[in-house]
Amino acid sequence: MAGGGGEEVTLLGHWGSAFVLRVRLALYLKGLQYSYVEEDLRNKSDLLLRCNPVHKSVPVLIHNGRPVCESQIILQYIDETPFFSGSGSGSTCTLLPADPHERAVARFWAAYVDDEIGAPWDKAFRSRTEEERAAWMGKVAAAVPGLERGLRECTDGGRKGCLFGGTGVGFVDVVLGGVAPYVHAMEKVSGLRLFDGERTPLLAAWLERFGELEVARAVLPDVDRVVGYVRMIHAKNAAKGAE
Ligand SMILES: N[C@@H](CCC(=O)N[C@@H](CS)C(=O)NCC(=O)O)C(=O)O
Repeated sequence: MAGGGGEEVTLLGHWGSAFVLRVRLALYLKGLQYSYVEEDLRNKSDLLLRCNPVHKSVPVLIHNGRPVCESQIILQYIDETPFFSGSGSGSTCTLLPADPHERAVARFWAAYVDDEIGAPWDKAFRSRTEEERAAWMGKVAAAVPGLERGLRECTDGGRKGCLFGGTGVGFVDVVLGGVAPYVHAMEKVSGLRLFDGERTPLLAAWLERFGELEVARAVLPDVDRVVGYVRMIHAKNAAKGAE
């Protein structure tokens, strides 16, 4: 679809992917029209395989025929490319701060989300037994206080606002935002409250505030749909484990 000025923007995604959701959050914030193609990850399209031959994963952003892969790289591309933040979208929203040190800090915490929280969570998602899943989710839970520290650092202890970007949505907010429906879903599926008001009060406030934002309401899937998806994956993995 022409996003403005004759530019073509297409996103290859999957509705339940936290990685895709963060890109959709960013595109919404930038106020950009784009074509969205839902991929069947068990039967990937030729377009996806051509555009992301290395990882064969979503999201892939295709801008004027040129693919960009890996969600955090896509976010940075969107933030750095004048078309996405300039006259094309009419948006002035930038995700990464202007100050180089603040940018480095934001990138550090965004990497922390993927490496320390997303990676063990993915292992839990693929686990075939409840014990294995609980062990991986234990690693996720153990990494959450570190992220609380990051939120404290980025917001000066909450004095600058309750989002990583302060009062406005920033890079880390969008990165973590894709995970927000899963934080709620895990509580419903297994009773695990990852962002707990007593242990990690800033993250608990972040979760509530982020969920209230227009961008979150517009983009993020319904928690019950995610709960159904998580239960379906758990059941499938358990069946594989029993084979
Ligand atoms: N590091 C990648 C991870 C993307 C990823 O893992 N995407 C999953 C969906 S959540 C996928 O497409 N997996 C391909 C598959 O299941 O074969 C990113 O940040 O974009």
